[in-house]
Amino acid sequence: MRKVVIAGNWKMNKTLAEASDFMDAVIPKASGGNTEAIVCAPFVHLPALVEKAKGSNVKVAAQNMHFKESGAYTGEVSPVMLTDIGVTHVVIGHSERREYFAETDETVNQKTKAAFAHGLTPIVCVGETLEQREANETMDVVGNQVKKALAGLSDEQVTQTIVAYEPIWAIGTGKTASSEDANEVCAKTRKVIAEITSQGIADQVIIQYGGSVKPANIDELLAQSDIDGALVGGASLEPESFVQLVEAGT
Ligand code: G2H
Repeated sequence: MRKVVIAGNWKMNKTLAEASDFMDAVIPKASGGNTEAIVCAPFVHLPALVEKAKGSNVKVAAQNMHFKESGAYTGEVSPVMLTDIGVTHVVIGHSERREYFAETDETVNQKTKAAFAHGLTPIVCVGETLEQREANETMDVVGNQVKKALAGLSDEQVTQTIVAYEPIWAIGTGKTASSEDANEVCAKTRKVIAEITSQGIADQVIIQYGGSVKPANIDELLAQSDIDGALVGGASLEPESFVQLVEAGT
């Protein structure tokens, strides 16, 4: 049985004080069980949040990283720096990174490989635009993104990858894919993973849905056969709603 993974993607939000208050409110209530709770925070907050999360069931993730270990890359943060401070997960290829920061399938693949090389669990984001969905290209686009992201990984690494399916038209728009539509893409994504590895491997991969997930729709999303959690933006910012989302998975 796959566990449920609820990851809160704060994006570029919260001061350090707000981030600390959030952790103080959430940690005592995130009991664990079958659900893993992850907070994806801005780089500058990571050391303090890792410290707060020690001994709890909350994991701390970065929202991005460079794929190189070090070097002349002004403004970047390396996987070595993340593991050094105790970060365990990293979001890779979020559509906002692809759209505003020139992230490509190739850099997503390099970063995914770099994550594993340094002991980080990647949360790899994929998803189609509205135009692609309307042109019936969803599975070609998502399948291709998944194949390119996972290229060159070992079977073991594929089983540990968290894939987040986030249709771009549903991000921060209040529009959620129907749970059946979301599940259909997640199930087909699992099929693509089975084609490049094996059914046994694909059955172990955590596939999240993301895009306007909130306490009101989490139950029906998690009730689907191939949705194993959620990557949540807006509704992860308030401790109460994040805790409700985590509790929905337990
Ligand atoms: C999609 C999601 C978080 P939101 O980007 O990754 O954001 O839940 O606000 O749509």
